[in-house]
Amino acid sequence: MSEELEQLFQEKIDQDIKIEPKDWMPERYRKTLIRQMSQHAHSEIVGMLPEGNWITRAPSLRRKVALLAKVQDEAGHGLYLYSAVETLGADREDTIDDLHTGKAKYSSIFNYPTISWADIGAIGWLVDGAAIVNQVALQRTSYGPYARAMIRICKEESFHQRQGYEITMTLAKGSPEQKEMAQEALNRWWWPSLMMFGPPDDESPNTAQSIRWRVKRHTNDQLRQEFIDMTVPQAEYLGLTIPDPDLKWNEEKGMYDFGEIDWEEFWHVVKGNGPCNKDRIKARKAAKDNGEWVREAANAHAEKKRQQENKVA
Ligand code: FAQ
Repeated sequence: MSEELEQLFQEKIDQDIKIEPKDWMPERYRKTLIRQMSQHAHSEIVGMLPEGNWITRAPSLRRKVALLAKVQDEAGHGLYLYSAVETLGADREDTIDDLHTGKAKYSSIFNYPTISWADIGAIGWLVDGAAIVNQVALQRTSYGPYARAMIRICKEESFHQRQGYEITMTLAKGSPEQKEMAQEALNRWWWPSLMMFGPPDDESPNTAQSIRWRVKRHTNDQLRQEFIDMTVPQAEYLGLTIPDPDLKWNEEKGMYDFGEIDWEEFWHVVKGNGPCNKDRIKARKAAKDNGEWVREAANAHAEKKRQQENKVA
C-alpha cells in the first residue's frame, strides 16, 4: 500500500504537480521539508541581526529608510516560512526552540560581523544576490506552500540586491578611501557568500534525494557556479577585484573557473564556532524572553474572549 502511494507521489512530482499540505506524502519528504524550510526561516530571522547593527548608523535618511524596510522584509520572509512549516504539522514553538538549542541550523553567512558601512552594501549585493539565485530555483520546488512563499520573497529580494549594489557602487565610484572600503568588504564577504550554497555536491548528503523529489531543482555546485558567473561582471563594472587569484573565464565550458573554497572554515562556522554564532543565538533568545509579556497578554486576551463567547453560548 505504502509502496503504491509512494509511486503515485513520485509520479505527481515527475509531472510537476505541486504537493499540497493535505496530500499524502512520504514521512521522509515531510521531514526534509521541515528541516530545509525551518532552517530557511531561521536564516531570515537571524539574518536581520548583522544588518540591524547598522540601522542607527546609516549615513543618510534615505539609506536608513531603505535598510529599515529591508530588515523588516526579512522578518516577513521568516514569518511566511514559519507559517509554511506549520502546514507540515510542525509546531512553531518547537521549531524556534530547535534554533535556540542549536539543534537546527541557519545559514553560515550570518555568523560574520558587519564592521563597516560597506558591509551593508556587500550583504545586499552578494548575500541577497546568492539568496536570489537559490530562491528563484525554489519558486519551482515541489511543495506548494514553499513555492508560493518563494515567489513573494524573490520579489523583495531583488530590491534588496539592488539597494546593496547601489551602496557598493556609490562607494566604488567615490573617494579612494570609499573605494577601499568597498573592496575590503568584498574581500571579506566573497568566500562566505560562495559557502551559502552548501557543501560540494559529492559531499552533500541531502542533494540527490531532494533533487529526485524536486525539493531542490538544482544542485549546490550548479547554483554556486550560476552565482559566480552572474557576479564577476558586476564586480568588473564596479572596478572591484574578486579576491580569488584562480578566477578565470573558461572559454570551452562557457563559465568561470574558481579557486578552492575553504570547507574547513565552512564546517567550523556551521558547527557553531564562527565569529558571531554565540552572539546571534544570544540575541534571538533575548528577543524571545523580552517578548514574553506580549505573548502572555495576547493569550490572556484570547482566553478572555473564549470565556465570553462560552457564556453567550
Ligand atoms: N549554512 O546536504 P546539504 C537568506 C547544512 S538566504 C549552514 O547540501 P541541503 C536571505 C545543511 O543544512 C539564506 N548550514 O543540505 C537573507 C545540511 O545539514 P542538516 C538561507 C548549511 O539542505 C539575505 C548539511 O549542511 N537560504 O536568508 C549550509 O540539501 C540577507 C549538508 O548540506 C536557504 O536556507 C549553510 N550555508 O542544501 C536574509 C535556502 N549549507 O540539515 C537576510 C533554502 C548546507 O542535514 C539578509 N535552503 N548546510 O543537518 C537550501 O536551498 C538548502 O537547504 C541548502 C543546503 C542549499 C542551503
